Amino acid sequence: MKLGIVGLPNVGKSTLFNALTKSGAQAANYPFCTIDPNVGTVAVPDERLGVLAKLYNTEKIVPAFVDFVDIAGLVKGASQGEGLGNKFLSHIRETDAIVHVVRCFENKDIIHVEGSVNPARDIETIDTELILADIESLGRRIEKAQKTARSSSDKKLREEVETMERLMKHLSDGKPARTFAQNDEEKEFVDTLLLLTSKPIIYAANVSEDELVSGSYEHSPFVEAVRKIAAGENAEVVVVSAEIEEEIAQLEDDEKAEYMEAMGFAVKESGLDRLIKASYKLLGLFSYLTAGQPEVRAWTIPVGTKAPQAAGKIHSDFEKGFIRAEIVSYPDLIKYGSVNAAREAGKVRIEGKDYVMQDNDIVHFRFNN
Ligand SMILES: Nc1nc2c(ncn2[C@@H]2O[C@H](COP(=O)(O)OP(=O)(O)OP(=O)(O)O)[C@@H](O)[C@H]2O)c(=O)[nH]1
Ligand SMILES: [Mg+2]
Repeated sequence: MKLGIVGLPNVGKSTLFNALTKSGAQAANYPFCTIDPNVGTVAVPDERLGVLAKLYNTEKIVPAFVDFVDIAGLVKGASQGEGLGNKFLSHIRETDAIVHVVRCFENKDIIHVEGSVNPARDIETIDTELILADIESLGRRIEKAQKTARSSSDKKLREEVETMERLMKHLSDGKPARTFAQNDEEKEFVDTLLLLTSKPIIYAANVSEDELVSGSYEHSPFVEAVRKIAAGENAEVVVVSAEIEEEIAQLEDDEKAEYMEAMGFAVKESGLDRLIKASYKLLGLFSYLTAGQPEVRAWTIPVGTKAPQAAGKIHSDFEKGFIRAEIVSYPDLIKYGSVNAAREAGKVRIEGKDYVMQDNDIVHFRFNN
């Protein structure tokens, strides 16, 4: 699962990407790989893992990971092949979700391609390019489907054409596919169209270091403008300051808190950590945990995953031979101090093959070989 970092040129995408990958590099003792220079595998921060590692007296922590892709800046006309247009668009197409970096910091030394900081205009510029690219690919798709529909009595196909025509009107009004009103069945179909603007999105508002530290970004009209657009799309906004995040990312966990306190940070958690967590959630993912002396580990599963498939993440034999899952919730384990104590208190649940995994589940799977 990959998130693409998208935005105008010079808004701080690569700085943010470097910060993300440096924070990941901290996880050097975990399976960490760089696939190519523009793709970084990043550990998802999870406070529970450190606590469990202490409880089980183990050094080995394996967190969940997500991939970020640093995509070059998109310029006006990209959909018509301007700049490196088509190449950028294909990079975006390969991602599962988008982090849209919006410049919200003023700085005369750092050139803004449009000459001034204006988040609403910038977001519209990017959206317009992605929408134009979607209009083109949807147009081709409609044409093809119409031809087939003419010589066919397939009701489903005709419904699909209708949905696509409605979607085309929506896009032509300058609106991204993610705000298209659709029922579940239509959504399932629209997802197969692989449009750029139907990908889930988070906005990263890149503010100045001073604003982040003092918390004054809460009153920034730039951040407000991003929030207003995001609210209209049910999207999340994470406020970051790419440059300072890059500095913080290089510190060890305990130094991070110290540094942030010394700087007088208004917020306790780094913007980067919030961004990674929000990104993981945006992909529809969460982790269940396994804990023991050998290792404490987070396993990534999509929301809605049932116990046998969750077990299959560990090993396919676990899924095939699945008998049951023994589950204690994280707060209960912490409260009682051990699985045995939690069991005595009646807090260890036995769950079967239809159980839908929940957040905070610490699991022991039983299976037949
Ligand atoms: N003051 C300040 N400068 C920043 C911040 N983020 C990025 N910059 C500066 O802005 C310039 C551009 O940053 P990049 O991260 O290279 O921008 P980009 O979006 O990757 O640009 P392209 O790859 O050209 O599209 C660099 O000089 C950064 O140091 C920030 O939070 N505060
Ligand atoms: Mg860059």
